[in-house]
Amino acid sequence: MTVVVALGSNLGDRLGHLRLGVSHLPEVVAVSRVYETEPVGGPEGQPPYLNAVVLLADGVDARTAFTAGQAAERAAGRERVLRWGPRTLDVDVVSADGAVDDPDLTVPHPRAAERPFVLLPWLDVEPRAMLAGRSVRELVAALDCSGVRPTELMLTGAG
Ligand code: A4P
Ligand code: MG
Repeated sequence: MTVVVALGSNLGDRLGHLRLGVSHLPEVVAVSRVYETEPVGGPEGQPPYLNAVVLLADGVDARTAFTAGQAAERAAGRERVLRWGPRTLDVDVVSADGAVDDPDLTVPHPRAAERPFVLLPWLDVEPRAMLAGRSVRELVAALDCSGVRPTELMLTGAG
């Protein structure tokens, strides 16, 4: 089963928080570029996000990825104050091959198809990605992606 995980941060050391997220996830096989993105929803005036997407190896299940993501959010000191409000780290399971039957987890993520800050980084790591039977490339073509810009920041390796 291939699991796709999206990470986002718009508080504090944003890049450090994304790296913390990647370091908690099991068997990461591909990491997207880091994008700087305008906030969608939530309170007026919240700071811009950094967003990225990673792919996990075949055989990792969605529940395992979710649990690891929640641990990473706690390690980043995530506080839940406002819906869609600013956060140190958000880790969402975007998609997984096969059925996911879990009360805490809706997969595919219900809002992924309308979110260029998820879909564009996903295409970096999986150019032929499909989401609920639709091509991610085609979904992206129908969206306004002007608020989502790739950066030179690196999630893995030196620096
Ligand atoms: N949950 C259910 N399904 C999933 C899933 N597939 N992955 C449950 C992860 N969690 C899932 O999430 C609330 C509950 O959703 C979890 O306890 C889990 O059991 P949360 O992390 O507490 O809250 P949230 O992330 O604010 O909620 P939600 O609805 O996932 O938020 P969204 O829709 O992801 O929006 N703008 C930019 N530019 N970049 C962003 O990253 N993120 C959001 C969050 C809004 N605007 C943004 C960004
Ligand atoms: Mg979340």
